[in-house]
Amino acid sequence: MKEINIIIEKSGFKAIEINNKFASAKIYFHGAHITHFQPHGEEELLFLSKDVIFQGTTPLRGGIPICWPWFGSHPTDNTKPFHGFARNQEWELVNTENNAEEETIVEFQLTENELSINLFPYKFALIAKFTIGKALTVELITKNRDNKPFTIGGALHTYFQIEDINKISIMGLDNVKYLDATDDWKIKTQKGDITFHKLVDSVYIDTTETCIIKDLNRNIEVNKKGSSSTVIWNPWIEKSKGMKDFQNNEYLKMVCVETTNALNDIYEIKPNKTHSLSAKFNAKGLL
Ligand code: TA6
Repeated sequence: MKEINIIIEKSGFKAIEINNKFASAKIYFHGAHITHFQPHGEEELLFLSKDVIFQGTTPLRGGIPICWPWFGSHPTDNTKPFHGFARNQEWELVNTENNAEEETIVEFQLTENELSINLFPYKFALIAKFTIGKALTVELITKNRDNKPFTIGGALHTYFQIEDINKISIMGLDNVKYLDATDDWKIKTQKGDITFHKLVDSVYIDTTETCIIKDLNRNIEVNKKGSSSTVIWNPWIEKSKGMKDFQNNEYLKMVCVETTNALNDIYEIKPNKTHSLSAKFNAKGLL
């Protein structure tokens, strides 16, 4: 059985499907956007909305959107695309291989183009490297190919599939300061595990901690490098109603634990230098 297949769906979107000894996965060329990762014999790791829109420059609602070269609104010009432009562009598949552990490596690349140059006037190479094994590792490598420095932010904006938002908790951010986007960006301190009873949109700062999502039948570990901020988001009831690519009750079945370079956690990259942002996702059944 071929481990790797390139498919073109009726929407016209192109994707690479991987099915190796460990897991199956699917990554769209649009945004180098992974939407599925499922270790054999286990639950799907990633949430994807049933109303996801496969069209033009609309980012896919779910999986792991790649937010780059900024997270959230552009720092000085909010007419620029929210969460940057990388997730709305077609990437190039540049490598597929197996490593010594027989994990499948898939690499996509995005470089400057006529659209990006108006939004981010620099030459760059952005590599999204996926390692498909028992765990999923995603690495976003930014290389400055220009002759002047530039500053970037970004995120692996991961949507996790869960059983019930009312019954999960997230460990790892106890006593960490966060800015609460639902309360005028007030600075607060996390007390204990995070639980969900309303809209949550929190940017945790100065933290390199591993987070653990305690779902009903499994723990999902989010281990990160190159990031000292973590965003936790659930749109809850009202925001869910306002999203055309998201069903009203889907907030119950997802939570975002985002590996970010957000707010002041940004990087100045000098010519020919790189920055790597990465996360490793491990789901451990409790049964
Ligand atoms: O996850 C943090 C956040 O910035 C939220 O405020 C919400 O806007 C979310 O990202 C989704 O953004 P999107 O542009 O993908 O709809």
